[in-house]
This record gives sequence, C-alpha cells and structure tokens, in this order.
Amino acid sequence: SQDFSPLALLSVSDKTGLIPFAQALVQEHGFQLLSSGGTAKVLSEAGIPVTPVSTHTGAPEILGGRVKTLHPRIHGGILARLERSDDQEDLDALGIPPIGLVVVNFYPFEETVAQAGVLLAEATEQIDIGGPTLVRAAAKNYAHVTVLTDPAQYPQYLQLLSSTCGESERLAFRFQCARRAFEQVLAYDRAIVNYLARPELTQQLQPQSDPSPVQEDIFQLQGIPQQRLRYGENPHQAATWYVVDPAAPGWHQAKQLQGKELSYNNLLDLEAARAIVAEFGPEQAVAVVVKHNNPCGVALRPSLAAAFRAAFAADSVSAFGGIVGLNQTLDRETAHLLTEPFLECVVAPDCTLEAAELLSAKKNLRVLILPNWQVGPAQTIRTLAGGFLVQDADPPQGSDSQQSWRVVTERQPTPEEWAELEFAWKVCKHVKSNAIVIAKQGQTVGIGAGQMNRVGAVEIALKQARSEAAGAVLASDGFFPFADSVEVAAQSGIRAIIQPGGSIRDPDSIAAANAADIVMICTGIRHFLH
Ligand code: 93A
Repeated sequence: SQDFSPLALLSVSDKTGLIPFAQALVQEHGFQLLSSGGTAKVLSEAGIPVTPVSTHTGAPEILGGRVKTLHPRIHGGILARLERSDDQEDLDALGIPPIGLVVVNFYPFEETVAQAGVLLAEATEQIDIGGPTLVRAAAKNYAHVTVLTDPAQYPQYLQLLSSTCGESERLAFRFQCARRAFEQVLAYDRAIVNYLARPELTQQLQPQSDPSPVQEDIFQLQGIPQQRLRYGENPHQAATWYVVDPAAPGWHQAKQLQGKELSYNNLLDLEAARAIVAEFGPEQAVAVVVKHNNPCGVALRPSLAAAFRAAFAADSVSAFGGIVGLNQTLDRETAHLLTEPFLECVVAPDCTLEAAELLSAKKNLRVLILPNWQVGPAQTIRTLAGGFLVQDADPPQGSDSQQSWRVVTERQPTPEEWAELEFAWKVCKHVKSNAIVIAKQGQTVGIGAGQMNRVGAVEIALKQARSEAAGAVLASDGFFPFADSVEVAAQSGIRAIIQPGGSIRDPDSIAAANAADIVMICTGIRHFLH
C-alpha cells in the first residue's frame, strides 16, 4: 500500500552510511535496490539484496566505468510523469519499471584536484557524468521521485517514510531535495570550471588520437629475450638482455667481430658511449672512453685516430679497461692505436678490413659494428619497489636548441669559446649528476661525476685538469646554488662557463664571473642524470 514506486537506485562514491540506510529501505520499507557496480558490490557483501544496474538494463558497464547508468531503462524509469497515460504507455511498452528514489553522490573531483601532482588526464577521469545526469533527472521529476545527494539526508528520509505525514508534506520534502540536488550539481560544475582555468594545465594538452608505437611498446614492456647474460652487475646477480622490437635499430643489430661474450656492464657502458657519440654529427670525428657509465675522456678531432688519441690521453689512468665509442669507420690508424692499451670494448659504425685484421691480434677486445648508432631509446625505464618509472629520454642534439641560451656576463664569448662551451655542454649531459666537465680545444681535461655537492664536482674536475684548467671552459649539468663553484673555477683560470641558470643566487655567480672576466652562458635547460 505504498504511494511511491518501491524501486530505488543507489550509486554512490562516498559510501558513508550506505549499509544501514539500504538495510532499512529493504527490511522496513520493502524497497528493491538497483546499484552501479561498486555500490552493488558493497551492498551484496553486506548481505543486502541488490540488482546490478547492468542486470536491470541488460547492458554491461562499458568504457572502464564511463558508462554505468546512462540507459533508457534507468532514465525512463526516473523521468516518467506517472500521472500521464502517454508516459505510462511508454513504460509499459518497454517494460520499464518506475524508479521512486535516487541516491547519488559524485566522483570526488574536488578532493582529487586538491592533491599535489595530479595530472589533467587523471582529473578528467574524475568528472562524473552519469551521477549528475541521474541527479538532474530525479530532481526534475520531483513530483514523483526523491533524490538524495548527501548521507546526512538518509535519516531524514527514513523518518519521513515511517511517519504518518501526508502527500503534500512528502512533496515538499522532494522539492527541497531537488533544490539541494541542483545546487550540488552547480557546485560540482563550478569546481570543474575553476580547475580547468588553471593556466599550467595547457602544458599537459597533447593530442590523444595517435599514441606513438614506441610508447605503447614500452608501457607493455614486452621484451623478447635476446641473450641470457653470464651475470648482471656482479657475479651473484642473474641477468637477461631483452629486445623490444627486433626490426628497430638497437644493440641486437650490432655485429660483434671478435672478443668475449658481452657482459651486462659492457652493454650499459656501450650504450653510454653510443649516446655521447650521438650528440655529435658524423662530420667531425669524435671518440669517447667510458668507465662505469661515465665518460672519462671525450675528444673532437679532424681524424678518428686523433680523436681516439686525445680521448684516451684525457685521462689515461681511468681509460684502463675502458669502453670506446667512435662515430666514423674504424680505420687502420685508429685500430693500431686501439691495440696498445687494455680496453674492454670498442664500437664504431663500420670497420675497414685492414683495421679488423689489426684488431684481431687483441683476441679479448670486443669489437662491435653498430650501423644505426644515432638512434637511441625514446624513453627510459627504472625500477623501484612495487613498480617502475618511465620517462622520455633526454634526446640528443637539436632538442637542446641554443635559442634558449643567454650570455649573462659582461664579456661575450668569442666564436672559439662558444664552440668549446657547446662541446663541454654536450659531454656534461652524459655525466652522472652532479656533473662538471672542463674542456679545452675539443677535449675533456677534467670530469667531476656523481658528486653530492656541486663545488665538490668542480674541485675534482679542476684537480684532474691541473694546469690545463687555465684557459679552459667549464660546463655544469645543474645550476650553481652558490657563487663558490665559480670562484674556485676562476682561481684556476677557467675562462668560460655554461650552466642552466635558474638559482635564486644566479646574480652572485654572475658577479663572481664578471669579477674574473669569465664568460657565462645560461642555457635554461638542465641535464641531470642519475
Ligand atoms: O563514469 S560515470 O560518469 N558514468 C556513469 O554512467 C555513472 N553512473 C553513476 N559515473 C557514473 N556514476 C557515478 O559512479 C556515481 O555518481 C557515483 O559517484 C559512482 C558510483 O559508482 P560505483 O557504484 O561503481 O562505485
């Protein structure tokens, strides 16, 4: 003997008070319940009989939950004007039962955007569509439907159901609930509008239509085992080398001409050598010697042999057992030089027959030919407890355009200084942070790598450069937090510095440079490497 439809739709994100309320609806007032997926799960786990909306409509929730309740069998049931025979006929024709109570609260949009670091895409997913649609439909049809949008209303509503009050009081309650509901929709949309007005969001706008295949591959992490390595970084660590796409350029396409099997550390160091060499075009010869993933010597010369000689001489102590990267065809002269010291690996885009023959005398030296040496990964991956981090690779060349570079000192760089700074900056990008590179005449003369404070990295690089520091240039991967690094560099005779800039104490560093007649370029771009 009820004067309302005993069918209720419950779809709530905030499940506060839901269970006792639903229990009372069913047990004390004879309601049948319909609920969207998450709500239905909570109710049935509490032993409360509930029909999932998807069962009621015969349409599954789709698009990862974006469409749960948007269905004519739901909205027809809510919006029908039951006093009208034509509406009643529509319901009858389709067998749609009327819904007399709608209980909804929305996806927590405001709570989501209040958190730090939430991305636009994540916030967008929290824009509730179906919830406000249910609420607006129920509120519009207040003549027949009660809409509850706040758990605080549950006891009020139960009280009303138990009371003896008449239809006019019940109608007044439904009308009040409808007003409240529209206010809540308005506040919800206002929160969305406010959030979307944040100026920094425009940086996150990216066309979604065409995800690059590289990105997809990397997120699926579908590696094909290429080689079971003898061991990992240390002999007690097992290791395997995986390849993402055998058809794409990479180390799996390298041809090993001679030498022992590649090790895990060899591969990592070869990749470091490749990435440094790829900073430079093939026009000029460049050579690098890598140790423990850092370059210990890099040199740019007119011939490959001269480049290797200078890269090795840059730090011949560290170069012992090093990994060598070259950007031109390995020729006889370079091969001859390569046979003298102890080296682990050498990689070049090609190798002459004569050179290969010379190198064959060094049986243990691994010689690799990598044709597509300029192509690196588009993204990099690191693991951490419970997951992994993916980022865009810090790409070579052009990307770090000199358009953002600014000379911040009184003295302007000479063309020669400009070229030296450019060379030092390219190398510095491949040295672990904090990184300092001192260079002179297209050769590194001091490298400070992986230091926890910047002035420490400067001191190490200067100590290695010794007297060569006079007249040399210096690159720093991050900005100088204090003027001390510039002061120390000035004492050793450094004449030009390149660094990102951006410290609040930049003026102190610039003043120290001006005082020593040092040229300083701020690049506006940082190259941390961890
Ligand atoms: O993604 S939606 O905009 N699409 C819908 O069709 C829909 N229907 C209800 N969000 C939708 N809802 C919202 O889901 C409700 O407003 C409520 O906040 C939430 C409840 O989902 P569940 O019952 O699965 O926890």
